[in-house]
Amino acid sequence: MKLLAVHPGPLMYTQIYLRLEPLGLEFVAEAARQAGHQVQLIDLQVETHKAYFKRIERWQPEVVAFSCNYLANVPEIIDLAKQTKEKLPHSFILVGGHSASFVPRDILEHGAGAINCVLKGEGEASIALLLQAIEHDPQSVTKTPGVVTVDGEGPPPRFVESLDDLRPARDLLRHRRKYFIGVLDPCASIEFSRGCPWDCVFCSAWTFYGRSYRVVSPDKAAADLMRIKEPNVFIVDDVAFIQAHHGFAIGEAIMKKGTRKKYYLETRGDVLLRNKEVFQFWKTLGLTYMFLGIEAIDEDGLRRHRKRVSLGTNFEALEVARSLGLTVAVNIIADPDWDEERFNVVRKWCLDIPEIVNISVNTPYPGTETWHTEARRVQTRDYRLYDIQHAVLPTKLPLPRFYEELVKTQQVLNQKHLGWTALKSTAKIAAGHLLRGQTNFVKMLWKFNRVYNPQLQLADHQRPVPYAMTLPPPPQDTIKPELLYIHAPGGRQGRAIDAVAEQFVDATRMGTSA
Ligand code: B12
Ligand code: SF4
Repeated sequence: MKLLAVHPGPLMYTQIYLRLEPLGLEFVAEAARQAGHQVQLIDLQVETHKAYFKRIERWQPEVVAFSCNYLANVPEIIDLAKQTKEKLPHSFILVGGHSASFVPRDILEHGAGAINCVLKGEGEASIALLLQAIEHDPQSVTKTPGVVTVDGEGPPPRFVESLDDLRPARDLLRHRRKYFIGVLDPCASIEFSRGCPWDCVFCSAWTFYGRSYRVVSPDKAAADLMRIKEPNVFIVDDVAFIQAHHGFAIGEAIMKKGTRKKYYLETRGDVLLRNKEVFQFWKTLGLTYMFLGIEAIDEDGLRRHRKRVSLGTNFEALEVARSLGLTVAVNIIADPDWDEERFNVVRKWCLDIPEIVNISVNTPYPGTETWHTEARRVQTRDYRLYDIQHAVLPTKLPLPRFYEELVKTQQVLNQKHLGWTALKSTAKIAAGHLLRGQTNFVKMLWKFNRVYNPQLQLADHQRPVPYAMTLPPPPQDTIKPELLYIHAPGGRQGRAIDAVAEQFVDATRMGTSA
């Protein structure tokens, strides 16, 4: 069958700092290709809707598969699906991905018949079965694990047997030079592990994978890296190098291959402290950028997010990251109940430290615990505002003031790390990029004010809401795991890794419940 895999357009964040290849969709595309289907892929982060419609008209795919990792992309996907169905009435349209997995019924309802099914969970595990059913026995589509249609639901989604069997179809992407993160321009993506054993209340990474954690074998990871042509690599793992031996083994395998690249990764403060030597080793291999999810600069905030780490540990980790000579970015979650004084304190902190501070807004997403505890308070059901750059919970300050304070705080990043300041310190790198025709990094330096603007953010709340999401049932005292998880927890691997997380919890001794 002819399958067109589609990634939706960019969100606010990707308009400045980074734009990355749709790795998850590439995995799904490759699984379909290996099952004998013809597959094409289009990424609307770098191509237009016009180009998409041209492609479907010319190629006439029988199946169109949208990737919906981000909730804010739901309306765009619904509209594209509806227009696609008008143009290709016999096509089978499906939606998969992280966010789609948490709101399948809403997606089908908004689609009003245009979307045939949502495929929940890891796409590689079920895509071949689904395509087989579509081709040979459409009645059996609902028997596919993870499938949700208006008529019924299949068995629960399955995990892939081994991450080692997977390969992303990187070759299907047409504009590979468009992907970058900061100075790492161009930049490819790679996956060394999947899932997270922690359980922060604002995050859905752990609920998607049933709090499991799986790793790619070091040799396979190195082999995949060797297939990457770009000089820079973004490691997509939720928390990089949780297991020191795994981090070392991949590093050694890469060293043996003699390849040299620059790397970006994301990790936790406690993991960095505990596995300091691994990160040191990776620095020698080319680790350049590190993102630390600090989230709060007070103990109470950390406890409320159930981050299971202490402030002292996080600050110590920052010191270690600095001593490694890496470019470090940290994330802080702005709570809607912040007032001027609180913003002021955070702003001062952002100015005092050398790191890049990214400020996101506390947002209850479907799939997170806060979605169940906070959903009654949400002020909007407009998917587009669920991008952690908008306030969807009631703000203590009037909303226009909240956005003014938020953007003023985010401005610190602009002052310190973008514009002429950045160009001065990266002049040589920037000149090198330009000589090679890579313009993503240089262009990003002056975009801040066009994208981050309190008036624009406020105006986003005034737009008519074409599709409104359904709120969860009233909160209970305890949230049942089956309400949260996409892939059911359990199995030997899941338990084994829980023990890894517990080690960290013991070490940091936060004494939080749950
Ligand atoms: C790496 C990452 C990023 C990277 C790049 C991701 C990319 N290439 O698009 C960067 C740093 C850019 C990023 C940015 C943001 N991110 Co992010 N990100 C992740 C992270 C950690 C891993 C994603 C990943 O690549 N996983 C590895 C691949 C292999 O898995 P995958 O993409 O999920 O794909 C699998 C399935 O989802 C499914 N699947 C995917 N597509 C399809 C399609 C079909 C048809 C099918 C059947 C299946 C399927 O099968 C795939 C293979 O198993 C996730 C957390 C997580 N674990 O999912 C958060 C996560 C997706 N991000 C999140 C958020 C909030 C953001 C931002 C909005 C943050 C911000 N500061 O503004 C931005 C917006 C980015 C944008 N698109 O514009 C949230 C999403 C919340 C939501 N419900 O919308 C997540 C879940 C983290 C969290 N806190 O809970 N992100
Ligand atoms: S440690 Fe990171 S990925 Fe894991 S649950 Fe917390 S925020 Fe999510």
